[in-house]
Amino acid sequence: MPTNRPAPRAAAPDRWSAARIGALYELPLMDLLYQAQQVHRRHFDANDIQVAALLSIKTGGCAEDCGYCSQSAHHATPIKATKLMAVAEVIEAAQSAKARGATRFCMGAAWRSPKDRDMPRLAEMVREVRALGMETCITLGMLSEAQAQALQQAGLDFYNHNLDTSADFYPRIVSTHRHEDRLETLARVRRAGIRVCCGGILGMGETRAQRVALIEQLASLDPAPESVPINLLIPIQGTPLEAAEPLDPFELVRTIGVARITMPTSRVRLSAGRENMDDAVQALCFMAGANSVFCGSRLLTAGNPEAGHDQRLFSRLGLRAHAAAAEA
Ligand code: SAM
Ligand code: DTB
Ligand code: SF4
Repeated sequence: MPTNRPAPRAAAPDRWSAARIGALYELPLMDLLYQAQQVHRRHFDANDIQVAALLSIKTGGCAEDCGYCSQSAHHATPIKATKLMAVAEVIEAAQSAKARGATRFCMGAAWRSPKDRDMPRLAEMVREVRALGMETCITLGMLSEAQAQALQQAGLDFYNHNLDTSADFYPRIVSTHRHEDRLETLARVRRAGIRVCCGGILGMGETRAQRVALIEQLASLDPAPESVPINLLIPIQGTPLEAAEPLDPFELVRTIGVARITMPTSRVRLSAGRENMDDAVQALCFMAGANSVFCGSRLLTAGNPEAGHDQRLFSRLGLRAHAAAAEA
C-alpha cells in the first residue's frame, strides 16, 4: 500500500573502507585500469596533464630523521645545507619555469617547521609567484595555526604535507615526529582555508595492506586532498632506505588507479621516481589517472627526466600540457 511517509534518507556518502580499497587492488589490472579511466574521464580531460615545477628554497640540514630523505642532518648524504633563498632568486626560477610551460610552482624547504621570522619572506614568495599567474604550492613542514593563516593571507593555493605511509609503518621510517603531527598540520591548513596537497611514497618496504591503509586515510580526509602526490622512493645513498627492494612497477600503477577511483576529483601527481621509470610504465600511470608531473631535471635534490624527454613522451602519447593557472 502506498504511504506518504518521507523516503528514507539517502545513504551516507560512500566511505572507502580498507576492505573496499583492498578489493580494488585485487582486481585484474585491466579491470582496474578500465574502472580508473572511466572515473578519470568523468572528471578530467584524459589527455590533459599539468606540468609543475619544483624548487628547493632551503636545502639540507633538516633536524628530522625521515629515512628516505637526502636532506636529513641525521644521514650521511652529500647534500650541503643552505639558507632560505632570497625572494628575487625564487621569482627568477618561477619565471623560467613558466617560460618552459609550467603552470604550477612548488617551493620546498627542508625544515621540521618554519620559524616565525621567516614567514614574511615566505609570504612574499607566494604573493610574487602568484602574481606571475602560476598556481602556488609550498611545503615547509609542520605549521602553527598563525603560520597557516599567514600563508592563506598571502594567497597560497596549496600546502603540501604528505602522510607518506600508513600510521603503523610511519614509526619505522621517522622517529622525530609522529603521523598524528602530520594530521594536525593538515587540519590547520584546512581550517585556514588552503587547499591540501597530500600523498605518500611507495617502495619503502611497506606491505600492500599498508598502501591500502595510506589510501584509506587519504580518501577519508574530509574533504579529500585536492592534490595527491604519489612518489616512488628514490633510494638515496647514505640514508637508511638506500638499499630498499624496488617496487613492482605494476603496484605503482595499481596505487595510482586506486587513488583515482577513491579520490575522483583530485589531481593525482606522478611525482618522485620518474627518472628511473620506463616510458611505458609512465603511460600506464597516466592511463590509471595520474594527471600531473614535475618537469625539469631536478626535483628538490634528486634527478628527474630532462624537459626534452618529457616533451617527446607527451607528444608520443598525445598528452597536452594543462594551460589554466591560478586566478590572479
Ligand atoms: N620538510 C617538509 C616535509 O617533510 O613535509 C617538506 C620537504 S619533503 C622533502 C617533501 C616530500 O618529498 C616528502 O614528504 C616525501 O614524500 C618526498 N620525498 C623526499 N625524499 C624522497 C625520496 N628520496 N624519494 C621519494 N620521495 C621523497
Ligand atoms: C612531493 O610529494 N614530492 C615532491 C614535492 N612533494 C615537494 C618532492 C620530491 C622529492 C624527491 C627527492 C629529492 O628531490 O630530494
Ligand atoms: Fe626534513 Fe622533510 Fe626531509 Fe623529513 S622529509 S628530513 S622533514 S626535509
